[in-house]
Amino acid sequence: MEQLEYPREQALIGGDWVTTQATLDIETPSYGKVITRIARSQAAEVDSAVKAAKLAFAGGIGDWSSWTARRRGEWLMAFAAAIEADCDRLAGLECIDTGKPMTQARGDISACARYFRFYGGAADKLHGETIPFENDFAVMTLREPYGVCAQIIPWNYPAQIFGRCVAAALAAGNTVVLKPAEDACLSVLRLAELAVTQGLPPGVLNVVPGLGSEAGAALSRHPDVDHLSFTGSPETGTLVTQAAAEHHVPVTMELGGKSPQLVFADADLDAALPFLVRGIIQNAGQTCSAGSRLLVQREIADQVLERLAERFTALRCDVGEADADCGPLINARQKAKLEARLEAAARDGIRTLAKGSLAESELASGYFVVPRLLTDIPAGHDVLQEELFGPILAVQVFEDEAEALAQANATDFGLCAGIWTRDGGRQLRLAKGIRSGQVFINNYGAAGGIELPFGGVGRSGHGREKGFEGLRSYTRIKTVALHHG
Ligand code: TXE
Repeated sequence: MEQLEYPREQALIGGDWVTTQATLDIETPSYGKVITRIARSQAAEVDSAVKAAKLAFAGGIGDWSSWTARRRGEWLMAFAAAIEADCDRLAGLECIDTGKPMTQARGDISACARYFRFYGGAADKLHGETIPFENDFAVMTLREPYGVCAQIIPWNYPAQIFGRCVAAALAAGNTVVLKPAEDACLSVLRLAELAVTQGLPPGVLNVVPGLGSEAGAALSRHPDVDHLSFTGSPETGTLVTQAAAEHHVPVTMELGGKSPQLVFADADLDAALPFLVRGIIQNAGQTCSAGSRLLVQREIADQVLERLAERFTALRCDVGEADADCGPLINARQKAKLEARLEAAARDGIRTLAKGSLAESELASGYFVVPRLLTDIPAGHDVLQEELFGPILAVQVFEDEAEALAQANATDFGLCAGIWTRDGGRQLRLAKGIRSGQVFINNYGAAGGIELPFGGVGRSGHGREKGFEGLRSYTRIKTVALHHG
């Protein structure tokens, strides 16, 4: 890791690497130490980036508008291969920047490459329709790119979310201005370097690193943005939506969750248990789709809790490169916020049934919070309502299917849900009844499934990314009605 070469401390605007007046320090959360710096883009840089993207879309620089869908697809697939070839360096950057275990970082880079391959293959398969109308008409719909897509992404999965948003937007023929998170964006900057090397025309992809309140705010209120996708907190999502509404810019909002896993007495527990643990400790619980609530049927509650407690006690936290079960949280602020919530929960009588451990005492400078299993939680308590964004599993017990459904739907969020039961009728009843964007039956997360549409309801946001649906969401329909007499 000490040999790691960091990407440029600059913004990518119109194919040029631009030095900003100020920079921001980047820390590694595993040790709480500054490791490098990134550009601190301001409204002026954001404006130049949007102008460059607009010009590139209109064919003014580079020749993006003349690229056929097939050529775009071929570029995306070649880029996927370039990402895979650079996997060691990209995964090293992701690991040191976010603190996530090395195996997870490698998995994230491979998912990023898969997005480019998937959307590369899909680029020339995006069709409009013909519509039966009056006999003297021929009516068709054209699926057109929006133009300049603004993308504001978070720090928890920088490379994966880059893949998800950028690959889909480019495949559909848009140009992009991306604002990565100030807390972790080194893999994104390296991916941008690779895109330039791979011959992406200037201005097609622009990256403006910086603070949310500066670069992010400037991007979300820019009048020349044609579409905006945001992944982050509901509170910031509201600000971004309000800013985009000033110019009637359509938005996709991916805002996190409080997703339940429901375990019934007839479930295959050997199959379920690893998913119950992994669903909450992956990325130290800093995953929008984390299975952060466990709802378990009364008959098997003692048995499940005993077996889960054993597993939680065995979990170890360590620095990213040690590749343990869990890495640190992203920064001191997130750690302090989570610890305050845990202290409040303890004051309210909530019990920590089991917790993991920290590998070595000298890790005190990293932002670690060990995984915890919480029980005896009063209905409606904060830990059942708010996204804690840490490796904390909150347990509730239910009597029957009706109560399980009521508990599952008792939050404002609605991103994912897991259902563990062998009863086919119950599987479908719950899949229909649960208010969420994704439901997993006898699995959780479908191994990341980049092909599966993803997005929320309620406070989890709206719009869909991933899969073919994600590609469509970067296009808009134009209706052409030809009167041929
Ligand atoms: O998020 P923010 P934060 C949730 C999670 C976490 C909480 C806070 O619960 O504990 O959010 O994290 C940019 N205008 N998620 O503070 O602020 C910012 O620079 C425009 C869930 O990091 O939403 C970053 O690029 N942009 C989640 C992005 O928004 C602004 C992932 C996300 O930051 C801005 C991350 C502004 N005014 C956190 N202010 C998920 N859905 O996976 C900030 N940003």
